[in-house]
Amino acid sequence: MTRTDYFSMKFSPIFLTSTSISATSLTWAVLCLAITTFLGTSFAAQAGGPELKVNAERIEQHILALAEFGKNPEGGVSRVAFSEADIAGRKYIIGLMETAGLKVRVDTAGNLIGRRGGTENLPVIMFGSHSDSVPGGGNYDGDVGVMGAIEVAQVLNENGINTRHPLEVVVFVDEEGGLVGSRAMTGELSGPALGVISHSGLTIEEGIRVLGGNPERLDEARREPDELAAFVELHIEQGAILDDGDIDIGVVEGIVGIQWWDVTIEGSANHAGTTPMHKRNDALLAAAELIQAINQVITSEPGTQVGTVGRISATPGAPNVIPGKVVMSLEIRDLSAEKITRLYRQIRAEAASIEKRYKTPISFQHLDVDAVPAPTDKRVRAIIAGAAESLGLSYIAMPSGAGHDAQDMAQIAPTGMIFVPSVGGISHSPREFTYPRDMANGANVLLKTILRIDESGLGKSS
Ligand code: HGY
Ligand code: MN
Ligand code: MN
Repeated sequence: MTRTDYFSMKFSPIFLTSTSISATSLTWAVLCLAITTFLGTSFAAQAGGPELKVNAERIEQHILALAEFGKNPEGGVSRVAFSEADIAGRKYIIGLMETAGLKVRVDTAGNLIGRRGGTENLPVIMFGSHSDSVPGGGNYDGDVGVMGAIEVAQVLNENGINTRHPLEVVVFVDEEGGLVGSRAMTGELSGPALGVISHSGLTIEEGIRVLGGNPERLDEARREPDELAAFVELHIEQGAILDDGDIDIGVVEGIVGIQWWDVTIEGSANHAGTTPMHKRNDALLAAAELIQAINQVITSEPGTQVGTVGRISATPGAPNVIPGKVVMSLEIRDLSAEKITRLYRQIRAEAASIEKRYKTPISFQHLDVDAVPAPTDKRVRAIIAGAAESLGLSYIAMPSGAGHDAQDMAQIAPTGMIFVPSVGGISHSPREFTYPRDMANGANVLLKTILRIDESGLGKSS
């Protein structure tokens, strides 16, 4: 039992009422009550004792209300960054932040930041996630972390709890288009990255403007390591490890790196009826072979690496015309940056052989939206695990196969991630679902984690 756990138990109303009332104990009880009133915000309540819990129904209501912005007929959302739905959803979130007592601002990258002052001159404890979705996405990816973080602020506000550190709830901009908001915070969003076309069709630069940011002054969105005490992100797992194992909480050990390329295959468009099969430069046929080769390269060695072609367009795109040009995406993920590079080189070698055979030049354009692999901070992991344990929740340490803003934040702050189960491991789909109970469990772990970091700091890094 920690000092603060002991303190909160000792001064809990149950302890006081079970104390036998003698003159001395009455004096003690009065004294204890006075101390509790005086210190309540700095010990008992801040330990996140059993009395301090998030409101599970409120989180669910907020999740369902946010799901109205950009909702699609399948029951999910297409709230891609910079779209009207994204703007409307952020407006709703700003209202919730203000109700939770947060002072809200939009930084120059378009990140929403809700701040709550601390009682001491200390670095910020930041927590949050993102509210944009992939096209045809679900209602929990990012949203659980946003609503969980706002709920934590709301609970602290309702209970009149002051923290030593300032707290900032963050809603990162365009997570699904390459961790845009967190890259701005680490100072890595500039030049070519701003020209990348986002899911909305706008360039990232245009999108940032639409959200009230200022791409010319991105430097101001940058945060220095000495400004941040820690960063913690609550998120759905998006895989099936927790659900399959009936485990409440995942303590994330590390987050995969992600690299994207646009692959262009140049053939010759020609008449599909009059051009014999041996005289064609069919770009789509070469693409089909390349997709197979990518799958073969990625699966050719052991490990958890993944490679995906998720988007393809063939032009001119008519049944009676041989495809003259194909542009397709390539994504590779792994916990090792070196492995991603090695696999990519193998894919390039396969592409060189395919282009020779089909007489279709193939070029790869690397997109400046890469996410670096990142281990989380050992001390934050221990605090998250301790919080889960003290709440009676089962937990395991696990890697994240999905990308998260936390992997950028890990470069400038001791970072941790809390996962809650995704039913059936389904995500980036309208069928994505997380039980209200699990969202509340995650938010309670977040609350306790923030309070523990606030109370004792992180200690020395190892
Ligand atoms: O794509 C990802 O891994 C994340 O969900 N943005
Ligand atoms: Mn996602
Ligand atoms: Mn996400």
